[in-house]
Amino acid sequence: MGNSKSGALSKELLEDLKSNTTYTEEQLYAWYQAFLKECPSGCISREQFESIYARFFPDANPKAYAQHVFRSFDSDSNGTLDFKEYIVALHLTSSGKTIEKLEWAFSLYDVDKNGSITKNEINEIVKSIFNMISQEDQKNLPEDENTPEKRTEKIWDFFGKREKDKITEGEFIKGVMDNKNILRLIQFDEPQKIQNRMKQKKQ
Ligand SMILES: [Ca+2]
Ligand SMILES: [Ca+2]
Repeated sequence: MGNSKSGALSKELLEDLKSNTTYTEEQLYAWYQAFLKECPSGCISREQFESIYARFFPDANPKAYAQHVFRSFDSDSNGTLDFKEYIVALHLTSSGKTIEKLEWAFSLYDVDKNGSITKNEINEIVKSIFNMISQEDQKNLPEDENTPEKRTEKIWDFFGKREKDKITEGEFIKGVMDNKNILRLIQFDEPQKIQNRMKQKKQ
């Protein structure tokens, strides 16, 4: 069917992606060529995905975070990212609407994909985020959020949850929209700072 290695992009997929993203046909074709160049097999394996992260964050340990991100993009859970999943991910992280980004953030934190987030799941993602922050940068974090446990505690408190409670998708999105502090705590903006620093060092 359409998705052969010869570089053809099926019409159905093209129409599907055009209606689900803001990309034009030309852009989608260009992305597809770039995608095939990087991944001639037509899909990205978890290992390949991890190695992309490793390339971007040579001084950190991005493996766990990369695995979580991979899971959140692998919508059919088959262990690879096909072109559609790749484009949806790209669109979401670069030009998606806030609400779509928050839906994605929810799926990132919902590790077991059961539709709600436990405190343990928050802790697991926060831990993987901490692995990507250099020791030096961790020293500059505020006292009450400078370990994964403390940060998890703080997020959990912001949501007004007790130990065994769960957060639904609706609560998650509303909480983050209502409270900029939650957004800051669940997000992962530190690598940008690290990258900037590395660039400065090179000069
Ligand atoms: Ca997949
Ligand atoms: Ca869950």
